[in-house]
Amino acid sequence: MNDILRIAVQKSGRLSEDSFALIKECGIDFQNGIGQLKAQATNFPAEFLLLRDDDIPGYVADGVADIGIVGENVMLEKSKDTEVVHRLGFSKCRLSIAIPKNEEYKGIKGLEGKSIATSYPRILRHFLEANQVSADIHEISGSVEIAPSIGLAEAICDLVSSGSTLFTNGLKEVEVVLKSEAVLIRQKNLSESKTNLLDKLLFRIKSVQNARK
Ligand code: PRT
Ligand code: ZN
Repeated sequence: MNDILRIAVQKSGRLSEDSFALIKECGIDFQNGIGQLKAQATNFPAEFLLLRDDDIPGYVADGVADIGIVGENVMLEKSKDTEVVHRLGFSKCRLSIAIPKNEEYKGIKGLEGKSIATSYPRILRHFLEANQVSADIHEISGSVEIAPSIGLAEAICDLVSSGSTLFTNGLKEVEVVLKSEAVLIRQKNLSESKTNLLDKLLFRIKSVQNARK
């Protein structure tokens, strides 16, 4: 049977440009029409599903897609049944706890009993448990950085890259919970022919990464 590899990629966002660039550098061509949610590769047995990043782990776990490119932060938070095949080295960021900049930080135990706003409740809960701190996790889906200034929470846990968003909102980074980057994830039960295709793709990805060094 002539299998094809279904690859889930973020449609538009911080992962997209580097994901598409990597695919192109792997020598895989496809036509990406505006508004299209699926694109067929023209010179490799692959099809791309263009999705919101949050949906990628679930689609891969359910076998709607075979593999996907997503931030490790999203993969861990969604906690679907997928595994990391390879780290891709782009969209690097950290998931960090931040507090108002004029407050003294008394170490991680100082977070005991505080309210922390985040879009990553699962990862944060694990981190706090591992450090034996009990805090009140307040899940919000966006604009996490304004939570302390509007009195919604005393601290936040959110993604940081340059740090300028924290600075603008009068916050300072005090704990790094996770260092994240884009990862290639796979469904656990791939057929033999799809596994062979994945191996071919992986070989090309590694060659591209070596050539970039
Ligand atoms: O629409 P869709 O759901 O697909 O996209 P999205 O809006 O949920 O995600 P998107 O495109 O913003 O981010 C996709 C992935 O990029 C994230 O899951 C991370 O793995 C990675 N990434 C890398 C980042 C950042 N850097 C980043 N800086 N994601 C978000 N940010 C945000 C952060 O949330 C904060 O608001 O940028 C702000 C902080 O940036 P600095 O530079 O001011 O520190
Ligand atoms: Zn998203």
